[in-house]
Amino acid sequence: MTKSLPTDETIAAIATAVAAGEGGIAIVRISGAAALSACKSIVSVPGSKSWHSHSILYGHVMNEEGTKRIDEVLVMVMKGPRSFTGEDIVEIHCHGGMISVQRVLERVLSHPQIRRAIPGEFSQRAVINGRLNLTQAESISELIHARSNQAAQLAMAGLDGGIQKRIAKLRDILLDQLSELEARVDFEDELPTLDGSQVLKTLTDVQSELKQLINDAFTASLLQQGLKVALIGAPNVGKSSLLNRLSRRERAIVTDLPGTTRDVLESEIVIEGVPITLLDTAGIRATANPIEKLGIAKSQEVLMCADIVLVVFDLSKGWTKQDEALFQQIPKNTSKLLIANKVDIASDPKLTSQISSKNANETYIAFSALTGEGVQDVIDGLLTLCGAHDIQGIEIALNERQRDLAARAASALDRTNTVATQKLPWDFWTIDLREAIQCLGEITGNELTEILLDRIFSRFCIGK
Ligand SMILES: Nc1nc2c(ncn2[C@@H]2O[C@H](COP(=O)(O)OP(=O)(O)OP(=O)(O)O)[C@@H](O)[C@H]2O)c(=O)[nH]1
Ligand SMILES: [Mg+2]
Repeated sequence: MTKSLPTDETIAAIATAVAAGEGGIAIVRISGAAALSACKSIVSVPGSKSWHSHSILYGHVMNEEGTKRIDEVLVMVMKGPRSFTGEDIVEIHCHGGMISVQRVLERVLSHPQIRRAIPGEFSQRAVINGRLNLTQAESISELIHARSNQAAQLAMAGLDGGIQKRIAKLRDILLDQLSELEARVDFEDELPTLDGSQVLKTLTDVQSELKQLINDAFTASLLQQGLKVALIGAPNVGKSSLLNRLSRRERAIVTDLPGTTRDVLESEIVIEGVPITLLDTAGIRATANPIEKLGIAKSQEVLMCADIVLVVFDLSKGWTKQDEALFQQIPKNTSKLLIANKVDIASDPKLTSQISSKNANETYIAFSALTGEGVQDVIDGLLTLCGAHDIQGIEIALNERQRDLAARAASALDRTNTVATQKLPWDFWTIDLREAIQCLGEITGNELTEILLDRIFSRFCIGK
């Protein structure tokens, strides 16, 4: 792999979260050849403590003139190669809060040998210096951005090298096959005959493993990105009550007046590891009220972009024409669940059969936002629809970049299959096989260009 950014420069950034909230401690991380000498001139440490590797020193960050204390800090020294980046690293543990840590960072950056790090630059150096492989570095970024426990668990599997091992193993198999084929291209007569069907079987096995990984990645992306679930229905059917019940708090205003909700209201929940954004909407009906009309237009927008639509209706009123008309507006390939709310006051079982006959392919869930009856069925229904139950068996999850490359490798192997059935000479087999190997190498980092590497790491956050 070629070097990307110049690594002889010393870089610094805030490594902890920079948000409006105030944390007790923040960390400024400095990496590079000048890290130690620069910090020695910035931080005043009492007594004659020496800056041993993997030690912690107490001191003060001083202004440039050395006359004023900027902050009281702990300094952690990690000499390369035993550090995150493989270079000398100094971490300054200073006080948290937006201003305090910025002041320390500015002081560090005022040193002529230190410049501000760009996003992902520490991780990029860790990869370039062989401290991490590429998929591990990507997993760190995913761990940081995980929105649920399971997402974090999958990211940890990647950090432990799970993705790297799996893909490298497949790439090795392909490399073995390529060398066999290439040997035949040049020295067919001098070598034992190669069984084409055996080669093809090996390639097909690799291809199916890739396809499995791609499928798993799609399922697992739910955990990373979460789902948008829209609550749609006529006015007063209990959409906001359902939102409150699922959120376990009084998030939305509920009244017995139809047309209560006017704006789209969001509530973030995590159900069995899946981050879900519930979107409560205005009840859809014909109305002359201009504000309600605007709300209804928004409901229709939400309807179009939701991953799953919960169609709520009032079981005590049955499945009305209005419900049916609304149901017809939902895009055909959007997953939906029918929620028959107010089961606590719906005593007529005939209404139930009326619903099933109208939407023969749709099952509905009898539910009461008031009593909570059926809430577990709603949750199970949601999880089944989004494939969350399949997540349990997944051990590693490729990210979008890795998934696209795996898909390109799989289709290259598909073409090898065509070449094989046409009984073309060995050198034709090698073309697509090479492409598959190249793609897998881009996943593992064996075959990366400078531009690619920069693009991957630019998506990381600052300080990572
Ligand atoms: N009996 C009974 N009443 C319910 C239930 N769920 C909601 N309600 C009542 O139905 C009325 C409307 O509830 P909301 O949750 O505001 O209905 P909505 O669909 O959000 O209504 P809009 O925002 O106006 O579209 C309120 O008086 C609720 O108390 C239920 O399960 N059982
Ligand atoms: Mg409402």
